[in-house]
Amino acid sequence: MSQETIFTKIINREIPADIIYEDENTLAFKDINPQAPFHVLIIPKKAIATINDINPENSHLVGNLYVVAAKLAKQHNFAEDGYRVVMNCNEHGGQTVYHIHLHMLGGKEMGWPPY
Ligand code: DGP
Repeated sequence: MSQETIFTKIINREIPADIIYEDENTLAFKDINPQAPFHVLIIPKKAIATINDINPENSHLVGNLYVVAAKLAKQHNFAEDGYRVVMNCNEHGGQTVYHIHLHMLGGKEMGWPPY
């Protein structure tokens, strides 16, 4: 069971967001608190609360997030330089919005480890 989050409101255009990509299953929009020159959130339109809720029936929706990430990286010309995608899970993972989202960060060199 998924609860409605702020991202459902963004999908339904009930609150504004800087949407940069949309298709039948997926939406990408700029993060409100960017951590890199390019920081977007790529989400499935169907709400899945956390990584723990991914299963064989909905995994294609998660795969689509990576397809969109690859497309955006090429479009924005940093596919070759590289970028980072990350999905946080629950409290220790730093998740604050319980509708899975792929953070896509680019336009600068990332550090590791990520804390
Ligand atoms: P996480 O901590 O992984 O759950 O990331 C949630 C991200 O969502 C965080 O980087 C900030 C972003 N965010 C939260 N609320 C909004 C919003 O209303 N609009 C946009 N564009 N981003 C939001």
